[in-house]
Amino acid sequence: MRRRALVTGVAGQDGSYLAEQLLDDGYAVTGLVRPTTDLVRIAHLAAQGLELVEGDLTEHASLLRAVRDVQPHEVYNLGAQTFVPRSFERPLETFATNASGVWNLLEAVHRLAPRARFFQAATSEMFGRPASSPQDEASPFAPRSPYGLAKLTAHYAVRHFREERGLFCVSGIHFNHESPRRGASFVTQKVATAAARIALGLQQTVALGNLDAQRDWGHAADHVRAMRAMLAADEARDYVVATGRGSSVRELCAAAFERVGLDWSRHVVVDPKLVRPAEHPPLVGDPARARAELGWSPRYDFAELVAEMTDAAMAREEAASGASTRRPGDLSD
Ligand code: G4F
Repeated sequence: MRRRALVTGVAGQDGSYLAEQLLDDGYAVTGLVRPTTDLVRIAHLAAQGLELVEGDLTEHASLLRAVRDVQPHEVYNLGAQTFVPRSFERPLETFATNASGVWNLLEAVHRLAPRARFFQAATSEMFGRPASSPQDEASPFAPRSPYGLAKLTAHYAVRHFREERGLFCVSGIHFNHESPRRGASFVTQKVATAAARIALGLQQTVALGNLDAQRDWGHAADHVRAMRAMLAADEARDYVVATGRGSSVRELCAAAFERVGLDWSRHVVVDPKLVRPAEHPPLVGDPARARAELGWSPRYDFAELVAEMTDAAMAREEAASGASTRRPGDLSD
């Protein structure tokens, strides 16, 4: 029988990679979208049979309807307010989607598809300012943003449904994961796009925050494979998903600007308004459990990720500007 998956956040970066992988493997995939959702990342999947239903994590009735109609074998909850600074501006909105919304969906699945397997996208932001690095599944949680707090609430909700209600549900504790489909506000996309635009003569500088901040940047396609492995496992367990390697924003700038033949230090300026509180030690994950128990490991390294994002930004910006300029180093050949 054809397996059915229900995916919230299907139009986001991770949702689009996940839907692609599931469709390639023969799943019937239904994505939950809001009327205002931008479908650009999944437009190419309509031809492959991606179905969409309207719904919202904050509207319980819409989730009950979707779960009842789809009768999924697997549910992936990727829908969320994902930008950390926005969670300070809109904490209650962030809680409504990232905490209550997860409870709403767990309830709906537990009631109407209790044999389904449920994946929740949790995050390294739950570690907040960690006491040591790298972090693994046993590291203490100490969230420092409304975003991290809401995600931690959801993480415990998943644990509750697993331990008290018998649902097969897991949290993937994902460290940063990026791709050419990453939203423009996140630092990797901001830097890749700026490098491309500066190389094309479309702007001169880019303003960033803390250049010493370190993150464990993986590729979204790798992270999505880990999500699927968690639902295919014999036992429902939570896993850290990370590369195990930290890089600084400074290193990110150096790699992206070098890709287009420029010296980053001549174009990057620090805007104190963008600087977040210092993070010591850095957020870097230890994926040993995922490696040992799921057989998962990342296929992309940091350099490949930045190169792919910068090349994609260059192609996009070139097309948008109608520029015929070749980038220094003629990288597109
Ligand atoms: O790209 P970021 O905004 O990602 P952040 O805050 O780490 O969150 C992302 O990853 C989390 C872990 O998976 C997710 F839970 C979350 O939903 C999201 O996907 O910032 C990364 C780092 C930060 O340390 C920030 O201070 O980059 C630093 N940074 C320096 N200058 C900047 C900038 N971040 C942004 N967005 N913009 C800057 O100009």
